[in-house]
This record gives sequence, C-alpha cells and structure tokens, in this order.
Amino acid sequence: MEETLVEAPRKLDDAVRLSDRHALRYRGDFPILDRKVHGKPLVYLDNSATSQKPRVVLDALDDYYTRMNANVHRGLHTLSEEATNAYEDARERVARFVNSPARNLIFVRNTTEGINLVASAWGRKNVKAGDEILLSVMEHHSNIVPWQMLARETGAVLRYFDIREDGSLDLDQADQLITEKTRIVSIAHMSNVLGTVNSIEAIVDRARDAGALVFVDAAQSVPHMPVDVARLGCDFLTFSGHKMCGPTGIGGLYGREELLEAMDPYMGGGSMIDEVRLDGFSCADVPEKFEAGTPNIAHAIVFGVVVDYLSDIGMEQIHTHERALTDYTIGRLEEIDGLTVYGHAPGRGGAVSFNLDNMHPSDLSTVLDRQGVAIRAGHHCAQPLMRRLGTPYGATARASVYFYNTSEEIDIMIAAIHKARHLFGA
Ligand code: 7TS
Repeated sequence: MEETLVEAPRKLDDAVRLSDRHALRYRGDFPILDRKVHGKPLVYLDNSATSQKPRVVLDALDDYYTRMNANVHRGLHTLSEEATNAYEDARERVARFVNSPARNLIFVRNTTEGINLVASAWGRKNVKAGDEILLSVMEHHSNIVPWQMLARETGAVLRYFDIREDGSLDLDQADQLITEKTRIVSIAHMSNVLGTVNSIEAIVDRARDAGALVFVDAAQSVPHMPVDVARLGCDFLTFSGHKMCGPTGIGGLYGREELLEAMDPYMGGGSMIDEVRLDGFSCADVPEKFEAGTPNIAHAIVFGVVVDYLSDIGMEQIHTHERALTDYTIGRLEEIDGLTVYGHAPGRGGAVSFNLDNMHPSDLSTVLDRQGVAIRAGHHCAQPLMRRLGTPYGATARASVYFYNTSEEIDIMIAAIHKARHLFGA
C-alpha cells in the first residue's frame, strides 16, 4: 500500500511555532515559493547551495537596467554618475552589514573569488617555501584548492585541523598546529556539511600570538547570523550574495586596511590603475586596486538592497528562528530508523547532512524531487570531509533551511523520505 504523505499534525514547541510564524511573515516576498514541481508545491531546502530571491531584489534589478544602466567611474554624464553613486552606496551598505569600513570591502564575484584573490595577491608576496598554511578537514574545496595552488607554487606546506566526534573543530590541536611557521589560518565560519559554527575568536587569539593571519570563509555564516569583522578580529573575510537572497556573481571580500594596501593587485586592467605608461603602471587606491574591469554593477547595487532587506528582518531573528527549525529538522530526521545525521556541534547552523542505510543519497534526492522537495545530494564540494566522515558513496543528502522555511516543509520532507525508503525497500 502506498504510504500517505499526510500525517497527523504534530505538537510543536514554542520556538518552532515562533519560527514558523516568522517564516510565514516573509514567505510571500518570494514569488518562486509559489511554484509547483512535478505538480507538488515546491519545498526548497537547498539554501546552502543558493537562496531564493525576494521581490525587492527582482524589482531592483529591473529598475537598474530600466532607469540607470551605465558604466561606473568612467563617464561624467548623468547616468554614469548615478550608477557610480549607487555602486559606491551599495559598497557602504554591504560593508556596514559586516561592520567593515567601505574602503576595505572589495566587490568580488563570490566567496571562491575572494579566497583566490587573497591566496594569489597576498600569498604570492608573503608565503615562501617551508611556511605553513593551516586549514581544516571540514573546508569547502574553495577554501582548499586555492591554497594548494599557492603551496604548489611556493613550496609552502598545508596543515589541517581535524574534527571531533560531534563535528566541532578540534581546537585542542591549536598549540601544535599554529606555530611560528604558520603564515595564515583559513577556516570556514560555518560548515556547509556539518553546520558547525567555528569559534573564529579562539583561532584569532592563537594566530595573533604566533604572528599568523586569519582568513574567514563566511559563505555560510553571513547569510544566517550577525557577522562583525571587527568583533571577530579576523584579517580577511569573504561571502557570496547569492546565498543571502542576492543575485549570483556578486560577493564581498573584507580585508584589513594595511594588508590591502600592501598587497599587489589580483588582476590588471581598467579601473585598477592610477597611471599607465609604456614601461609600467601605478595602482589605484584600495578598493579599486582589486576591481579591474567593468564590475558587476547591477548586482552590486542590488546587493545593497539585499543587505537592507535582511537587516530589516534582523539577522539575530533569522539566526534564532533557523536554530529552532534546525533542531526540529534534526529531531525529525533522527526518528527515522537507519538514518544518520552528521554534525551535532552545539550552536550548529541549518545545513543538515544525513544518510539512509542502503540508499544512495542521489536516489533519495530524486525521489524527494518527485514530491516537490529540493535537497542536495553529493559531496558538497567537501571531498576530504566526506572521506574523514567515512560516508558511504563519499556523499550525503543535505537539507538546508533559510528564514522562509517552515516546520510543515520539514514534515513534507520527512514523509517523502519515508516514501523513498518504502520504494527502495531500505
Ligand atoms: N565556502 C563555503 C563554506 C561554501 O559553502 C561555499 C558554497 C563556498 C565556499 C563557495 O561559494 P561560491 O559562492 O563561491 O560558490 N557552498 C555550496 C554548497 O554547499 N552547495 O553548493 C555550493
């Protein structure tokens, strides 16, 4: 007999009820959440990969191209001045969102570009053979490969923090791993697989003592919790607009003033120069020095709209409600026989990876998709972590929530997982 996807309403605790009420207040802002997939209402639980976009973002994009489109920093005509002002105003807002001075906030395409920029422009100048770069086994490939490229080029050595049983970073290894050889520690603020939120302050403390810099991959934290670069005390921090209601192709990189000043440019071309002669060039000031070529003007301007939208909702609120929904999600998943959830660090965020015994996560994801439920299956660009966890097939399924998700959507996912088990006899 076919299992039904409708189950009796569950009694929700207060935190989940508040989280649901909060989600319902904002869901209407997202037109895509009204669509159907395979005839079923869309249940979008792939927010760690990318988030959905509210109407204000869609309208701002349309408005920019309809009213204002021009290149920035180049023309003296009205449209160019308006576009330039809007672009620089967006920089102010995005910078303020992470408590950075505007001139220390560089627009990049995404987190990946932010990391590559520093690994290249800072790394080539400051890292030499025998120096150490410290990462962790929970990093996204974007925070591993650029450093491996740098190590290959310079002869530097990569070292890695391990994780504990609950998926937290093993900071007991800090004394042994952070030494006078360490030039930079580059760590995810929040893991996209385990949901672990790492204590950047603790790492900064240790790194400072050893004279090492700290780079924070904040791709998963800036969208979901208040992040303050001054409070963290980090040297660099980067994030992607598309994971926080913004368009693809725009992100932010914060760097400490003296470091940005001392760094060579990442790419050469228009906008990043002060003067060019046949025998050489001089650089523009920070941040233009790092923004060669026509930037992603439209999406940078919309990024400013995005951070205002999120600030109006309140990052503390988003964080609190997502925590409640995450606990609910993990609790419901763990009711299922033969299901393993990865990552139980205290205070974890809303990326929840799991596996069902005897079922490939891709099969699970395909069955869920037929029920309108979008989750991700695969290695999540974290193959070293998959190996460390010993996941079957080197992969997991992953449900990741945002502030517009409700417990009802989690219930639909759980029912769809039961259906998948039934279909596969798992
Ligand atoms: N770092 C972390 C921790 C991430 O989660 C991601 C993207 C990146 C870096 C790279 O971000 P991008 O915007 O430059 O691509 N993570 C995921 C994910 O978990 N599923 O799809 C993309």
